[in-house]
Amino acid sequence: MNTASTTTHPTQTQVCIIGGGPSGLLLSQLLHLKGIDSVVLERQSRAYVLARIRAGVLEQGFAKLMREAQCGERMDREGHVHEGFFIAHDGKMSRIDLHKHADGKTVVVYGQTEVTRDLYEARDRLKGVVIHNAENVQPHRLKSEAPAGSAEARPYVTYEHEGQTHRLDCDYVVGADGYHGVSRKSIPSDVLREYEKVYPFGWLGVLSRTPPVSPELIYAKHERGFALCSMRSPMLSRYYIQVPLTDSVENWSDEAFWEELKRRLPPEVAAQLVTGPSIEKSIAPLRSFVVEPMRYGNLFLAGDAAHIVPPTGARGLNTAGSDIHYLYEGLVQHYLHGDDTGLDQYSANALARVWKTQRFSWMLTTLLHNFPDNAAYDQKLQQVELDYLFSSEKAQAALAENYTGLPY
Ligand code: RFL
Ligand code: PHB
Repeated sequence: MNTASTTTHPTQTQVCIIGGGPSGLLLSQLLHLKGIDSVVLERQSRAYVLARIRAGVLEQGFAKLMREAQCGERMDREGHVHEGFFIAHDGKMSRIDLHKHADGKTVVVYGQTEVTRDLYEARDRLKGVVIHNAENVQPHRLKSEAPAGSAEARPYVTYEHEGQTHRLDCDYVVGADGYHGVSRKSIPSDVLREYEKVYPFGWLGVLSRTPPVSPELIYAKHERGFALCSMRSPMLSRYYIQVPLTDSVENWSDEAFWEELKRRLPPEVAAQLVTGPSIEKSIAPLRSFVVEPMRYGNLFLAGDAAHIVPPTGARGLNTAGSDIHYLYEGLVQHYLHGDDTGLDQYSANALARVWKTQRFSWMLTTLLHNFPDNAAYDQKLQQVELDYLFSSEKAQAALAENYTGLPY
């Protein structure tokens, strides 16, 4: 680990990025390659950030950004290109052919943990400043009446590190600090509009050192609840089952998890399932959330700080990637060409795509989960939606287009 990166405390930078998750690191790395200076302030230690198990599926746009950031080498070597996935329903397996239906587009199975590790290594290589264990991070003067360009108009960020308070002056603050971060909360509530939908269930996820049950992902709709068979590598599997929000991880032994997963899979798939001890087990509640606008004065929100999707469509990290694309372009236009059009349009451009991924994630979640209060009518609609999907090449093409990622 680069100890210098955790002990340097610059007092000035162009862009202060709050949050050292994938959004913040990716932006910082891309800006660096264009000669734009940034500092990343992360609340947690690097080990803590790298221990989080989250996304597994990258769309092509995200993979392209990783390559542009000179971080794509290991992803291209170790990631697995998937040309399709299965939806298990009514005891059978139906395949969505992404490659065929999305004009040759595919996805890459490569864990968010690895993405983050590659981004940290790249930041270290270029001597980028990432300050870990930054406590009580507070953005200030995000909007100022002072003349633009004057020292009094510039925002600054304060934070504590190893008992000392530091101040970092900057041109812009980027809030890439996730759903629970401080950035969104720094915007006056009368400026923000929040849209939220909370689902009456969560996902219990297990990571195990076992070979994946299928070479491609399986999304399973079952009367006992949804299940997902995913993977990280040929010897690392990731499985999820829908559980009530009242459940806790302690209630679920490994044996109980595997038994329940098997019940929700078609018998021939369940028979192939190799089980083993869990190396991670956690419950994530399912939520849809968007905040508008994604800019307030000199603060820009990006990624989970501004929007959350239920993980069903594998859109969260990928949508964070599209925010970073728009923000990066806007900042490059500003610093290299003196043109603020991209920054002025950031919120509108990012939100237009965010809402499309919200729609897709909601649709797939509604289609595949068991809703405790669903009337018989709603269950019939779920059934006919699946029948329609697998009877219509055009419906499969729409699914494939969204899953592989809408254009930026
Ligand atoms: P993150 O990853 O939450 O990073 C934010 C960082 O900010 C730090 N932070 C602060 N730092 C300083 N000061 C503060 N006050 C701070 N408050 C917070 C945090 O410590 C953290 O390091 O947000 P980011 O970078 O926007 O990235 C978003 C993604 O993490 C998220 O969208 C995905 O993980 C969602 N997701 C998936 N997305 C996909 O595209 N494909 C998938 O297959 C996929 N699967 C998933 C998922 C999320 C899941 N969970 C656990 C919600 C599967 C699951 C189960
Ligand atoms: C994962 O592998 O963690 C994963 C894959 C696909 C999803 C959600 C999560 O839709």
